[in-house]
Amino acid sequence: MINVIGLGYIGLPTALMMASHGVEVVGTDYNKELVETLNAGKTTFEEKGLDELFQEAVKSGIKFTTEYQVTDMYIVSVPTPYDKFSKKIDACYVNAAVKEVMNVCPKGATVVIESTVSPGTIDKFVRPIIEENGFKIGEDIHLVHAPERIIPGNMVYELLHNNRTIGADDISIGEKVKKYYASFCQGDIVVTDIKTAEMTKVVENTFRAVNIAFANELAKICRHDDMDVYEIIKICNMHPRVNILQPGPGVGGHCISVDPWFLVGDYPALTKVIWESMKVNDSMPEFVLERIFTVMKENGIKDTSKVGLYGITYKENVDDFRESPTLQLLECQEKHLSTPLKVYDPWVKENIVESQCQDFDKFIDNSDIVVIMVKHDHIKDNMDKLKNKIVIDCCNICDLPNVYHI
Ligand code: SAJ
Repeated sequence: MINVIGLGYIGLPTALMMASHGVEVVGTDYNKELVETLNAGKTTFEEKGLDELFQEAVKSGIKFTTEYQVTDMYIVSVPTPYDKFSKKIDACYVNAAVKEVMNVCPKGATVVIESTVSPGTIDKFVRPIIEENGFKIGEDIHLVHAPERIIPGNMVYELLHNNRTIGADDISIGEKVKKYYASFCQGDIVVTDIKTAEMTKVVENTFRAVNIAFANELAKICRHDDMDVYEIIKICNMHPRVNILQPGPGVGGHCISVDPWFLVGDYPALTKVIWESMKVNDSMPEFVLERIFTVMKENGIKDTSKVGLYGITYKENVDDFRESPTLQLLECQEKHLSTPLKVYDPWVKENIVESQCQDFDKFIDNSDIVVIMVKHDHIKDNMDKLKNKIVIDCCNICDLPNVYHI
């Protein structure tokens, strides 16, 4: 039996996937409300295919509880934020989860850390906790790192199809854990050592952050000198060895806007490119705000209550708004303006900011300027409603005449 610890964006789909592929799974989370919701037969976030997977897993006997289980394999999938001051990883949730596991696990158990961690985190924090509990690593407890790679919005597909990495001290233990993941994963699964696995995961997200920053920097250059960044990227990408990503209003989520900071925190003297890239991405919401002011001025609009931000989530077609560019923009706007900009998001049903509208038509009616912050399918299907509006399109999805870009 596998005890999956942490039933959030990664732990839940992983637990469901294993359960629906014949593995006996118990999911544990310290959040009582979340466990009650799952036990009432409901999922806790929206994701394509998740509800169906949930039903299959329930049929296969998955259980949810707040209790840690006595078993021979644990998968720890809890958040790993960073310390905003030092930029280093804050491993408090991983540490707490491993301590709880140590209270119940028998000798011979395997502890798999799935949470994203910076290279050396397992050596620095996890190993001492295991040893303090009187276990000998490699004999009494086996340690593995199996970082995930799934993208919100396409998690179920990617869980099935992506290649994976497993890091272990002992290759035979890595191979044993690989079998569990291979129960559902159709991709290649590479077995390596723990520190390499830790580093690969952080490097993958850093690669994307740096490349997004490059696109964002191009957007700034092009805005400064009145060039069309999208046309330029489109043409450059016709070169066989060039593949530039898309500029946007900023970078959100709990991965790409966080993980690269781990490297900056641990290797400040060696991470100039990464550091500057993170700063460029972080500067984008304010860049959009400045753009809004310019467009207001050009169109003689003085009243900020006539500006509406479309989209609160960190990207399209998900309900996750952690670190979202819109929230970053609102925070930055508070410093400049007293009247908050109106916001609307079809995916965010509860009001998370004061100026949030829940009615799309009212939001549109009350906005002279609509700023597209997120390219949800919903706005693509409602382009006709923007016909008589001034649109600031941060996502390059709108081809109406009255459109400004970032
Ligand atoms: N973004 C841009 N321009 C682009 C692409 C993305 O501005 O061209 C923005 C998005 O709008 C969003 C942010 O970047 O705000 C991040 O979105 P994303 O779709 O690039 O990635 P995440 O954070 O949802 O998921 C990433 C993925 N990592 C990589 O692609 C290397 C995913 O595979 C990881 O599993 C996930 O992080 C994670 O959990 O670490």
